[in-house]
Amino acid sequence: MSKKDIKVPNIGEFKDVEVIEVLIKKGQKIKKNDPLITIESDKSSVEIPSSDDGTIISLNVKIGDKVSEGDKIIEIESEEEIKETTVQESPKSQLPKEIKKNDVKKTNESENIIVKDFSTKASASPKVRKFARELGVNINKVPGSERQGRITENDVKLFVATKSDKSFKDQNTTEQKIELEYSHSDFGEVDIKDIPRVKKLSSKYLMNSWTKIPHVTNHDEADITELEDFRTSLTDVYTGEKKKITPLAFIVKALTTSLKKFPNFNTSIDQIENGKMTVKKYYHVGIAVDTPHGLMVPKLRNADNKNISLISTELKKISQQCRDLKIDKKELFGGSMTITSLGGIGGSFFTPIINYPEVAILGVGKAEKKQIFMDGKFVMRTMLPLSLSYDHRIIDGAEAARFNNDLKENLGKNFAYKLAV
Ligand code: CAO
Repeated sequence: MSKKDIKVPNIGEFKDVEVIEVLIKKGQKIKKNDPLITIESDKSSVEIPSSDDGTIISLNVKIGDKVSEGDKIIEIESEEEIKETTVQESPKSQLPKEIKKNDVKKTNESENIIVKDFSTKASASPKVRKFARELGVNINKVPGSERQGRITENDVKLFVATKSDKSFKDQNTTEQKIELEYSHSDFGEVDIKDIPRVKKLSSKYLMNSWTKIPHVTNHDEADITELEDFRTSLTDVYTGEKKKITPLAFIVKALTTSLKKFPNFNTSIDQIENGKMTVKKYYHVGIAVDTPHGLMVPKLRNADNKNISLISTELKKISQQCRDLKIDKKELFGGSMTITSLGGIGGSFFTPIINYPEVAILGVGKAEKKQIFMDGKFVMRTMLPLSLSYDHRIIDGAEAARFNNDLKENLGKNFAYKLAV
């Protein structure tokens, strides 16, 4: 193993040219010919490839730096001696996707420089490209007004003004405030009130989830006839009085059983931009609690190790703590997956919003007696509406349907939850 500097090679006419892209990062393993940086002069842009294999131990340039021949780009720890390879000999897969064979030029016999020649590609000067990049506009989508479709700065401005680039529009939708043509008070008496603090705090999370997570919701119904018979028959062994345990305690227990079988649902995506997800080994179920101050989501910790009675007691305790604003802030973080139950209020199916950074949320509606066709005849069964929203980047539709099937089984007739009471 030896340390080696990778420097800007002989780049002919280029001097003091701007680095417009850094394509690697510290710690990354690279191979010979992997592109490291892109530099851009008035006439063209050039990708500087690595002259060796190794692991990057220091990165010496950043976007905006001006570089010339001999300037250090990176230092690597290399494992092998360099073997000369020309661009033409390199496997096609090593070349960046967007560069066609015709765009590749060898400017120096000993170095493999990949030149993007703008005269043969989307026609715009580096200055115009930079301008478009700064505005977040994809230059390839801008129609050019000059000869042979060459794009000018004005074309980019016009493009932005007409907002014909959907991605540009999407990025900015949240910032556009719609000004109403008439004020509410033009139509009668109104009052302006402060939005409650809890609502203001949760609004940031809701907006983030709603706009950034690709939600899908699968609706299903669980047959909880036996569960309900069992639940309503529970009595206290000492006093003989009826035990008041709501269906939610059973749902929490059933959910933890399903989470163990489907670990994807027990992940978090706060590292998604680095291509990572956190797989949680604990089962802390979030419960959406309706409070006079707004919605709060405390966690029922280690629900998998608790019996139904204990889950029920803790549910009451944490929801009361939220209503009294006595819940510790930390108890609102670190959940596996959330349950939002409107079952005590009413309604069937809805589309719950995922509680970021979790990847799924279970919406529960009000159980109703229904005529269900079973074993060749209609019978009266108690059906519980389930609405499972999930992040489609992490969970596929088929997996969600299987998850719901499992959950329905866990809430169905022959289950261990009875033993857990
Ligand atoms: N189907 C039928 N009945 C149900 C039910 C269901 N799915 N869930 C609860 N019930 C019944 C209970 O058994 C109870 O009946 P009794 O009064 O006869 O005992 C009654 O409805 C009230 O239950 P509850 O709502 O007080 O208790 P819970 O354990 O079901 O829920 C809590 C606790 C904290 C989740 C609830 O009080 C709450 O805040 N719910 C609203 C959550 C919410 O707003 N979610 C929306 C988020 S999206 O904006």
